[in-house]
Amino acid sequence: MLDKQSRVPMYIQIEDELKRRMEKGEFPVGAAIPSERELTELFNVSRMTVRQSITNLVNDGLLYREKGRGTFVASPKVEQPLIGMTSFTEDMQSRGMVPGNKLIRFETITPGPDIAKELQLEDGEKVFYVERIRYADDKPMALEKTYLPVKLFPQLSEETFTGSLYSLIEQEQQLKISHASQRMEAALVKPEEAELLQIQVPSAILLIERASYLTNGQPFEVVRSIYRADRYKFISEIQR
Ligand code: 16G
Repeated sequence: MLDKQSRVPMYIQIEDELKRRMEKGEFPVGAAIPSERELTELFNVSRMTVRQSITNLVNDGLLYREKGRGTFVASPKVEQPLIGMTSFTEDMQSRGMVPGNKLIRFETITPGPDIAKELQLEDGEKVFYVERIRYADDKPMALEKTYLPVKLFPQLSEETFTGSLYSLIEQEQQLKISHASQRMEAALVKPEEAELLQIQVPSAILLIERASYLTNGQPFEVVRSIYRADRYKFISEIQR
């Protein structure tokens, strides 16, 4: 099964073999993979080598460990194209997943200078500050911190903000969403966010900041989205 003469290191060969078995369905999503001891015997390598392969697959998001229970096959990451200005609800529905929302905070605040500038607010103008956990099939995917100018959404309240923000804007308020500018960077999750996203500290996250505009050029939201790096992969087609 493994080629000991090969220049490809053993731990990589083991990773490849485990990936092949996952692809073939021998280790389906959610199933436990054999223990370190069993894999050591199966591949006839040291425990260190097996551990290195597993750690790499865990870091790549293909496997996950549960303390005291074992190591399991993870669901494939959501592949999110970086084109088109879609909403979280649309993104999950287009994949046949059920989107969910949990409102953590809903407050009226005077924003800091950065947010005020991005939203082109006058001095002292207020925004709604909303924190939501976004779910797909009941699994936490992202944490979203959204700033919305109060003057644009005077009727918005904790009670009315239950589903999709974009459908509320487009269907209920009949406003036309046009475009957004986005920045993405890698970061480490903060402890309070880790708890909401049900991940451990430290864990990698993908941080996306979006400023979005209506067709008349008016900015209507600034959003900081914290995506679980083990659940998300952003993809784009590029041309030369
Ligand atoms: C996405 C957007 C966010 C928007 C939200 C609306 C990114 C990085 N962010 O999460 O800016 O507010 O969708 O979703 O894609 P909703 O209509 O489901 O509330």
